[in-house]
Amino acid sequence: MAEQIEIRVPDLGDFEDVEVIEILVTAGDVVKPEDGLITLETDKASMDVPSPSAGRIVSLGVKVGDRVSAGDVIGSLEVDVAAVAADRAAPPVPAAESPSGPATARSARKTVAVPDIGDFSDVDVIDVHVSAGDRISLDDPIVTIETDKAAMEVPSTVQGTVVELLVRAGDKVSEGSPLIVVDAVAGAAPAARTGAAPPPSKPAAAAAAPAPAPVRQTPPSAPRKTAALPPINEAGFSRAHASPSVRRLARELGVDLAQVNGSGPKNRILHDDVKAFVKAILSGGGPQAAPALPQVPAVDFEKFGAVESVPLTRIQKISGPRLQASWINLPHVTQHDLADITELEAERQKLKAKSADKGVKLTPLAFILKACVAALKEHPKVNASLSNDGQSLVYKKYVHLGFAADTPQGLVVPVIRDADKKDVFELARELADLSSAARDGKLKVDQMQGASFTVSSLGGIGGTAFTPIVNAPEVGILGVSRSSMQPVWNGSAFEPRLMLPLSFSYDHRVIDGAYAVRFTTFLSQALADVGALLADAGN
Ligand code: CAO
Repeated sequence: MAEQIEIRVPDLGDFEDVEVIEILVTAGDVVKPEDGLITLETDKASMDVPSPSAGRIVSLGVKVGDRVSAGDVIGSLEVDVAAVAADRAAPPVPAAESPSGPATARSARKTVAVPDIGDFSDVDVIDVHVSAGDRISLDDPIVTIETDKAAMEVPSTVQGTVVELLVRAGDKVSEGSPLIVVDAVAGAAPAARTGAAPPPSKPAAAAAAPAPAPVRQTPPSAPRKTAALPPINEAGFSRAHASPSVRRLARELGVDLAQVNGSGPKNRILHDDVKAFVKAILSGGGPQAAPALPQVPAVDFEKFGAVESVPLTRIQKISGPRLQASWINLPHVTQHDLADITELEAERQKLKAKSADKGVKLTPLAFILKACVAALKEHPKVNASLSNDGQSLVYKKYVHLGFAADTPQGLVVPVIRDADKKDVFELARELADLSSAARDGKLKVDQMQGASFTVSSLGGIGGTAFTPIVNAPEVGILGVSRSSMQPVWNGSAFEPRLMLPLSFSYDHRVIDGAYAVRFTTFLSQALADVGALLADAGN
């Protein structure tokens, strides 16, 4: 028997009188529970109002531009009474196991929660890959979460049928936050492991909370429909101005929202924009169509000899895609130069003992950072970033310097905040403190955020030059190699001078060659003038 129920706006937190910016359904549409019906937008976020139940839309009493608050009736839905009654009669979902179901494959309600995600908390859920009623297997992706460092898929730790979704795109979660309730099937072989026995004696904690896997370019639930679709740039995708349902549609179609022009208010991307993007590409191109990247061939190395496979560390899994994204998206150029640091090194040797007494190791890098501050002040473009839409340059009034640190777990980039307000000794102390925290794996998230420029020094190890990859969205990075004594012509004779190789890589969309060489020339001159570098030092 069918019955009509009212569709009301759910609790909107602190918001009221929120604008309706998109209508996602029309009268007569058949909807599932949680399907988006309309999209609302505050000045902070956009959100979909979900269908309270499965059924058919009878009427919708709002239009784009209307304003609504929690509890407002926005339409009516024709539902199957028996189904709703059955839903309501279902026992509340317990967090722990509650056996039920057939004897052959026992089922139990289980909650899948966010596993250990390292030092991160309150991270954004940017995508939900399952819906109530979906059958899922072990390791199927449930949600994608995103920190400022990486996007990760959280895989399911059980197989069965999704009973309830406990999060939505836009929510914030931490380790242990419940994500979904699953009518889990026990006693049946995991569907995804075709015939293979489960891994032997997997530690219980690891089985219950596997580490999230870095997000795949192509989600398994949404195989790329056509090779002509450009790959998804996850950072750009997450920044795109679009509602959760538009994001879901884009994921389903494999569309990179970062490349879609929004035709809605404030350039918001609408469903029709995503569809038009796909149509343009399928019909032979459109301005944004780009060929998919050619793949590196897969090789079975065992055919050629014995091998051992070692999983990448968590840091490597996070930094790898970021480096690749920068390499692919930024037109890199590297400008090389040599700085005369003969006087600097003489002065450093004089100050080293005194500084060590105060517990500070005075390495050349502290002076290099100080010189970078001066060069960045004089060349503010190098301390800037492109805006998200690529249409303007964002000049930063602060100088936060990142420096690459080599740790047993991989490369990390701690950040010295307000480097422009610190003297050489303060920079040296922070360098040492942050490097040691990095090596001990104790850096906090905010100690790795907000850099406006990065220095990568390999000088303690060796080398004569290299081409560092820009830590995007920064636009420049300074590579430093090992200094060496070289004969330099002084106009009448060769003189032995200590020369420091500098390799400045930059984003050529922002910085042109002349600006870059002026930057490195200034930097070299700043390094040659140790008096100026120490001018503000409170010995
Ligand atoms: N030329 C010659 N000697 C140098 C030098 C240079 N450019 N830079 C450092 N040194 C010397 C130091 O003076 C020190 O010697 P003393 O003890 O005799 O003074 C020695 O090398 C070791 O220095 P350090 O490495 O302890 O200190 P640092 O401040 O130079 O560097 C840190 C700190 C964290 C940057 C460094 O330890 C590190 O991890 N470097 C690797 C960074 C990296 O991997 N970059 C590549 C990233 S991929 O782009």
